[in-house]
Amino acid sequence: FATMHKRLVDLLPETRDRLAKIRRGHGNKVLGPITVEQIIGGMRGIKGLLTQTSRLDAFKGIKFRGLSLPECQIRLPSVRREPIPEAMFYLLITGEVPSNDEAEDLKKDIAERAQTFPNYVEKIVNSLSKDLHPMSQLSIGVLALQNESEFAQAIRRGEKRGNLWQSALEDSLNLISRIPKLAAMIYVNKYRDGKLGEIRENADLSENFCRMMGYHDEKFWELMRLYLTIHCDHEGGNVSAHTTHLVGSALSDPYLSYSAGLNGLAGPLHGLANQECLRFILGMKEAIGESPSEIDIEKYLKDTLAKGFVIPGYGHAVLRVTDPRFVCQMEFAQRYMPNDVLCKLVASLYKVAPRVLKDLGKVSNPYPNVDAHSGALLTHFGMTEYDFYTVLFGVSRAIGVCASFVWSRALALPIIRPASVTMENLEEFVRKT
Ligand code: NMX
Ligand code: MLT
Repeated sequence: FATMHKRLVDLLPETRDRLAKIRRGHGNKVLGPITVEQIIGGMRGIKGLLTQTSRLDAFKGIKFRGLSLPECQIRLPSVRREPIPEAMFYLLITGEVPSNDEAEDLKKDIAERAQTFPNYVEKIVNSLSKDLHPMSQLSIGVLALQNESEFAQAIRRGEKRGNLWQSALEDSLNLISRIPKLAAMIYVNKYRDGKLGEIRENADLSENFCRMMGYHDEKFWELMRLYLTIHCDHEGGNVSAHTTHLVGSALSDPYLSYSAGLNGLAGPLHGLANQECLRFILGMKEAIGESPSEIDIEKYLKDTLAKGFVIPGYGHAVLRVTDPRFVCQMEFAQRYMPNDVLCKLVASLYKVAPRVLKDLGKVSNPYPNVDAHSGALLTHFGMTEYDFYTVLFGVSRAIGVCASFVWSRALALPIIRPASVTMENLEEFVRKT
């Protein structure tokens, strides 16, 4: 990782200077009002976080350091068609597209670090009940790895705040390298014979992750590459990134912070929606068959809504169009598995669900999000264990939140402590206005 580290060292003074200038010259400028609705309604639209790695546009979707998903697919070093996760981390950290050599350097470093997995963490993970949800196992595993934190040691020895990004980067690289093995251990323990596949020194993170879980089809590695790229970052306000950033602002190390982020990712309105989505598609197939009519689908959706359930994989707090991450997955399905039954059901649902959700009159975004497609693709390659799916999301999201963590420490951002109001405060405000 020497080249990425050097680039970061070069970028630091100028980036710190840019922020200092904004703060000094414009610190008291007003960016926007805050409405009472925003306070009650989950702070939608309030710009209150500084996140360098990516930015979400309601109509265009995510841009990673200014690059859209299709641009990342074209420009980042890749194997077959999809970018390698290491190249994405390089981009998020430096803001620059790595050369093949730079990506290769990072890939080797990550593969090497993956070989050194602490024994005591293996024992802890192996001792967990198979009934425990894979996301709880993942969060416990990341917490157990915290014993390795160089960041925590740097804090203990009183390292200057401005230097903490160095140990944050070390921890981040270790976390990103080891989280696939942790996830694979959870997978083989819960669903297979407990034996991990071997990893290769010259393989990328995606291939090694799949090998450890026992998947040897190159197309599955490619799907995993796509998966790890599209889920890695979604600006700063989503629950997992926001939580990691919040906990990190207390100078908790990357392991403590990301374990907390994972607990948010495990919620059904956030990352768990991917498992719920496949469960929903399978339920629909069971109830109305493999190739239902649009009328059948509409009725099934309306019945689901009438029972008080949401349609998983649809809607978004920020996006107001079909998620480009859904589109990438649909293209993958059309390219490699045009006749897959579940992928066809996902496509049929896409024709009907937006109309049904629009008719409810209250849904801000009736279009599919990232979670609406992933389960059908994974199932095609034999990964049918849907309660594991959010773990894959977690492996990917580590890439984005760790890159942000490094920058938050590099820019010495302070502890996050917004103010809250009581209902009495709001009533008083309302009376006066
Ligand atoms: N199915 C049914 N109702 C919905 C849906 C949906 N897919 N999406 C929104 N609504 C409802 C929502 O429950 C709320 O109802 P009420 O006022 O009765 O509480 C109303 O529409 C307004 O909510 P929105 O402003 O549209 O959505 P919000 O920004 O609050 O929440 C989500 C965004 C993503 C939480 C919401 O759309 C949802 O619950 N979707 C289904 C779960 C899902 O797919 N989550 C994954 C998000 C992506 N990720 O990976 O994290
Ligand atoms: C994400 O990827 O984090 C989800 O789309 C949720 C969000 O952005 O709020």
